Amino acid sequence: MSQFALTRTLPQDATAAALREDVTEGLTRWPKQLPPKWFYDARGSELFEEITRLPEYYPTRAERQILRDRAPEIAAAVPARTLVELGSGSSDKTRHLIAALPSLETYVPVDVSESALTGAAKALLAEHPGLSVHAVVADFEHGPALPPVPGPRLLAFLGGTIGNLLPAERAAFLGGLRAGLGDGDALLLGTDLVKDPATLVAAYDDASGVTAAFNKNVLAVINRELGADFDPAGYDHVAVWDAEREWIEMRLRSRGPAVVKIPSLDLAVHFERGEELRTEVSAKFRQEGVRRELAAAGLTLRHWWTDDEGRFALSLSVP
Ligand code: AVJ
Repeated sequence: MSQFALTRTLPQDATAAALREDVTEGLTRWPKQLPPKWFYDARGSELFEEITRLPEYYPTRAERQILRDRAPEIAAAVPARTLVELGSGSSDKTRHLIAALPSLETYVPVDVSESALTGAAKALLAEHPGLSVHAVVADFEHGPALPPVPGPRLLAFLGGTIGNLLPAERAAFLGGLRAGLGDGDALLLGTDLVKDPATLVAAYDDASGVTAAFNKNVLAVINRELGADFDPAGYDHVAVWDAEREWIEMRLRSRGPAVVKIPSLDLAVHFERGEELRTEVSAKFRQEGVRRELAAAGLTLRHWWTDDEGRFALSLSVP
């Protein structure tokens, strides 16, 4: 029979402490920066779901197409009893995978957003009455304490979210994933691919302004959680392609000089007119780079699948 369990690995006060530290550190350095994980409160998760439906934002559709077309091949390569998904969000695309894995017993979605996890679990359990869902509220980056799960295990990290990590962070992260995998297990990794800059920039600067609202939502999170007085209207959404490092940067550009007070941190943050705060890096990949980074972590690339237009890739690698 279907069942649902939820584990919070992060005590509420640990999350609060991490936000305080990231904001203190990120807003007192130059250039200013914040980690992208703070976008995703309930509102931010909603806005991201809206982004995935935008005409300009191709990665979700491209990855869904690959999952739909290749799920049988993935299932044949890894007859998984357990599917662990890091940064699972709404688990929407994962449906295709779950439906294709006949030996699957347990799905372990891991996400920072508890609201996204409970919503996703509800929908999945309705569709798969025999499935156990053990949701874990955790920050995927910091080696979430996963429940002990039977192998073979398929570890999925989809959406291209690995691109939110800087190269050194990616190396540490992949090494940590590798350490948790044994014989018969596999990693299914989604990576957005390098393509023409106009397509990339449009995906992060859509005409209807949803991505701008998503970007500014981090200011609302800091206002609410830390009592700051950011005026979101005082910032412009900026998306730039860094051709050298092959990543998109999202930034918030202060329209005028500003002083933001964050009383709970005893901080006053000064912005010059035009000063930019980096809120996200979203790296884009090539097959050789993915292969190299996986190999450096002790993983061997076994399959590489792209959508029809070659915009996005799913790779399957093994220890
Ligand atoms: C959820 C991290 C894959 O980097 O494309 C979407 C987040 N940021 N639009 C991405 C995002 C701006 C997204 N990931």
